[in-house]
This record gives sequence, structure tokens and C-alpha cells, in this order.
Amino acid sequence: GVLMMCPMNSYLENELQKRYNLHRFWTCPEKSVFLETHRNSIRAIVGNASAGADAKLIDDLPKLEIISSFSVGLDKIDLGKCKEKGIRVTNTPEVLTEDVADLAIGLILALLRRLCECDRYVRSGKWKYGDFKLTTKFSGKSVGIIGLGRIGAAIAKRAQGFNCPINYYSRTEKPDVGYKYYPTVVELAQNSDILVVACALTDETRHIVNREVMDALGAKGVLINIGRGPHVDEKEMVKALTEGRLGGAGLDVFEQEPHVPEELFGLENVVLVPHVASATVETRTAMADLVLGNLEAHFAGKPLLTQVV
Ligand code: 8YV
Repeated sequence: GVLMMCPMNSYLENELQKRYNLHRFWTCPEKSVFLETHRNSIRAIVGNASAGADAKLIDDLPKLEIISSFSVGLDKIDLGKCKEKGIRVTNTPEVLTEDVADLAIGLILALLRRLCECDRYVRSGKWKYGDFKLTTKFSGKSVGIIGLGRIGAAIAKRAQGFNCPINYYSRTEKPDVGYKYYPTVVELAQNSDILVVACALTDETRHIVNREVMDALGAKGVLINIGRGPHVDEKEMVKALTEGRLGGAGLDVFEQEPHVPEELFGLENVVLVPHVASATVETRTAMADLVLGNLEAHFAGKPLLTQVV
């Protein structure tokens, strides 16, 4: 049996249904009763960025062999527990890198050039009564990237196309990248117009963008988050934005998805999108194929396609 944690993609769900005895966890009224009944038949879990597998669920399923995640980020899975119990874990890297980097640039442009507001201006008929106010240039602005992994590097490459000087923070300096390294996020923020969160969420990176970092970014600086909500201290971000200590924010992720702090709804200097960085037909299909391919390889005793644990 395969346990799917929440609805994620209809193509994936249909294929899982065809190939396995599929259980949809979100449709079970009594989770504990379900687990008690099926604990000896569930061999695989399919999770994503919103629903993974914690230590309790892993312990409740003694026949669990593999967790195949429909995401690159694995912060919702207890990886330590998986290692300890010999449970394999796979994710969906590479296939979503371009889309996530594209959306980061999209958020920057939408925020600085006020595209959403411009669109509302035209639709509301206000253009007849005067031109839209001036906005802020993107080309040439310094971009600071937290985490220069696959996604961070793809954002850097795109921003270079806009003649932006690139700065970055990561745990260790990367030789040969040709971007300016800062050993702390505060220094990175001090020296960047645009700060982009592109690292994995771990205990070390939770609230990596705190009040001090936002103040270093400053009233003219903007924050872009395509990582995970908990990378940013959201309460402090709301305060910094409303008090004018932070210039703006373009956000794909939030601390309590799908809940977004309502204080943000009235602000013009924010662009809010509902965790859609990888959400194109092309990429979600490629992600689904990786989830399916990993399960197929596992049950056929072949090497996994994208093994993390
Ligand atoms: C998805 C993601 O939104 O890959 C990740 O880590 O956050 C996203 O690609 C999500 O897993 C799809 O449900």
C-alpha cells in the first residue's frame, strides 16, 4: 500500500491509483483508526511541502520502506528518524529549479515595478484621469542571495542578465562563483538592495531573516522569499513593513500556510502569491514522474533516481 498525505497533483494521484493500493490520508475521518488498520500494509508514503512524515507517523508504520516527496524541500520529513530506521527518502530536485528562479525574478519585477497595482489601475478605469506613479528600477540593483544551491545559483544567473551585482551568504564560501561572499546574513543584507531567501529550511535557517537582518536591509530594501515561510520571522516582517523600516516584500511562502497575516493585505509594498513557484504544468508533471520513478525503482530493487536518505 501507498499512503498519500494530501491532494497534490491529479496526474500523480491517478498514476498512483493505477499502480498501487492507494490510500488518501486526507479523506480518512479517523487517522488513528486508519493507521491501526493499515499499519502492516503501508510500504510507501507520498508527501509534499505541506504534509510529510513526522517521527510519530514513521513509528506507527512498521512496514514503511520509502518516503517519496513531491517537493525538493524535505523540512516536513523527520530525516533523522528515517536514517535511524533505514527508510529511504527521495525528493524532486533539478526539475523545478528554473520555475522557482523564474518566480523569484517575477516577484522582484512585480514588487519594484508595481505590476499588480498597475493592472488594478487600468482595470479600475483610473488611467483616464492620470498616469500611474513612478516606480523603482530593477536592472543594476544589488541582489543578495541566502543559499547558493541549485535554486540560488539559478536566481543569480537570471539577475546577472539584469546587470545586477550578485552577493551571497552560505555556510561556506564557494570558490570560483565570482559573486561577493558575506559570512553573515546581516552583512549580506547591509550590502544588498534585494535580499532573496533560497536555502533549505533547517534548525539553523529557521528565522534566518530576523529583525536585525530586516533592519540591515532597510527602508529601501526588499525581501523576496521563495524558500519556506519559517525562514522569515513573519511577525517582525509585518512590523518592519508597516513601520516603514523595510521597503517591501515579495512572498511565495508563509509561516502558517494557507494563512497569511491580514495586516499584509492592506499594504501596497508587498506582492503575495500562494506557494506557486514550482506550479507550472510542465514542472509539476516532471515532479510527479520523479515521485513515480523513485517508487518504481525502489519496488523493482533498482537504484533510486533522487535519493536523499
Ligand atoms: C511544492 C515546494 O509547492 O519543492 C518544494 O519544496 O515547496 C514545492 O515545489 C510542493 O511540494 C507541492 O505540493
